[in-house]
Amino acid sequence: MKKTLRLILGDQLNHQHSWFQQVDENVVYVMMEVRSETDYVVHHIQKVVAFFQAMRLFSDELKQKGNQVIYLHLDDSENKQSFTENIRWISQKYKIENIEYQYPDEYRVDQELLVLSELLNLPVSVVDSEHFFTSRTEFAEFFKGKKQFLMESFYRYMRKKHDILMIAGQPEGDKWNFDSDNRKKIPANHTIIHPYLFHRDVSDIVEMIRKSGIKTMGEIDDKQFIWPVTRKDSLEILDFFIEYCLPYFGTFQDAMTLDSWSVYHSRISFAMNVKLISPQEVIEKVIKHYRQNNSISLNQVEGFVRQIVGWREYMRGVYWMHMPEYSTLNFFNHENKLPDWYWNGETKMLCLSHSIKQSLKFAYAHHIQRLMVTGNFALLAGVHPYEVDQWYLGIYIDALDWVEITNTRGMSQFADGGIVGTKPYVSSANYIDKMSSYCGKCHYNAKQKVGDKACPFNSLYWHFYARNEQLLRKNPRIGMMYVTWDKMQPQVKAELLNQAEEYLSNINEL
Ligand code: FAD
Ligand code: DLZ
Repeated sequence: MKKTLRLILGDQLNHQHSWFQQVDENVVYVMMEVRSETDYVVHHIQKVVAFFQAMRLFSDELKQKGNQVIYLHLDDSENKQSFTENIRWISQKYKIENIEYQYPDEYRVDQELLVLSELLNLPVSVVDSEHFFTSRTEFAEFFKGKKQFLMESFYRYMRKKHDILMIAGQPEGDKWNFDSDNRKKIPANHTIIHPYLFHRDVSDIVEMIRKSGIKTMGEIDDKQFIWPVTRKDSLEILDFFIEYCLPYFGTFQDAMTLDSWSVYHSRISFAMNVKLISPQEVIEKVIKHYRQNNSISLNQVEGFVRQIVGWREYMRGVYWMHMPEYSTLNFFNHENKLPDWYWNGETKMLCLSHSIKQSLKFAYAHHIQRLMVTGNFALLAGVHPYEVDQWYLGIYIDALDWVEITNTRGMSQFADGGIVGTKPYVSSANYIDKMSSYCGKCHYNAKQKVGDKACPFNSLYWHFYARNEQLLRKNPRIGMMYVTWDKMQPQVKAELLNQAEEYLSNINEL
């Protein structure tokens, strides 16, 4: 039998993959901690630790089951610090005759591995990662010949195809979407459950990272690492979500509060993105629990299903259809730098300081904080999408290019000109005030448009529409904004634009 090397990437920790269903003595699994992955962006320290810890424990489990595993630690002297260079020497040393890997989720790594066969002069084959509902190309096939890529039509197709929340061919509850029920602010007397946290000692990994000189951002409690890094952890955090958060998930999906950093969100994105748990099993467990508990309403479950069966698969489809061009799109030709306070949260705008500081503390912010606070501000301030991408790709525990760039450049910055969204997600202070407890305690006044205490979101909002008029006025979903703008007195417009200009020129002082 030929000796086979099977590469396992850091986001391919899928215990249920068919590779692992039996032990094969002719197979050597290879996993590696490498500088090419730790250094392509400045990652949050918790993100690097989560990957290394999860990889190490996954390799231990494979070994315990009798598999042969070569695991390269970052500081191993033989480590050449890149996937291809390590595979080269390992292949020679272990007389490998055949290489196999699973389709990577990132274009960058996909390209790197495509040249393996030529580089090493060995047969190389690629297999599916057996994780997603869709293949890489299913999205492109579904939208073939269409000009618009509406998430809603893709989502309905997915629900029907996989028979999820369907009754006799119709959506359960006779509606596909319960979004209108899902926009509640947290009431003043409502106490949110404390998030389920792990307490793992990761000080050895943190010490190794510090010694290696890898540049990271953010904080870590190295004696009490909070994120799930095994399949068991992942199932536990999912169970906690189902039991305690699902009953409120939909209702408070868009809410933001100073009292909680994750509200009723599941915090399973890292576990799913590294494939410790599959989207199929998450959906099955959630729906099973819903069926067994009359107290959980459909809007909670549908809201959650839409994120995973809809948005997650949709973003993956957009990515593989539009890369590599997608990573260069800049529809508004924005050129500004990200304000310095994105790196420390030191701004007087409470929504931003809270969202950024919790991101630095936990490597996490929930969707509406990412979209309507940090993303919204960056778009209004005309920040170059590359800068915005680098920040999101580094700071979040779950950030991998395929799902980060489509959310950031696409959904949040509209840099794709409307592939992901039909209009830019921008808002004035009004939306943030409606959905959060931030504005009441902020230095700035959410109601004020000009003057010392005017919330910067207000004037920047109109500045955004004014400066991008040529690109946006004809958009049928935006037209009304220009009707309002046209009705304003010239002096009012001038005051708003002057205020915004002043804020933009002193952006680091806000
Ligand atoms: P929940 O709110 O509990 O949702 C459940 C699951 O649904 C998530 O775990 C996730 O897998 C999926 N999901 C929800 N929304 C989306 C979405 N828009 N796209 C894809 N999947 C979704 N998600 C990432 O996984 N990695 C990223 O790098 C990432 N970057 C983002 C950047 C921006 C600017 C924005 C606006 C969103 C980004 N998201 C990203 C999507 C979303 O914010 C996160 O998936 C979510 O906050 C993760 O927390 P959770 O597990 O508690 O999610
Ligand atoms: C994110 C990450 C980091 C920080 N480090 C590693 C690593 O050292 N080794 C590894 O195999 N994977 C790592 N990852 C995740 C990879 O970036 C991810 O597996 C690839 O980009 C494929 O999508």
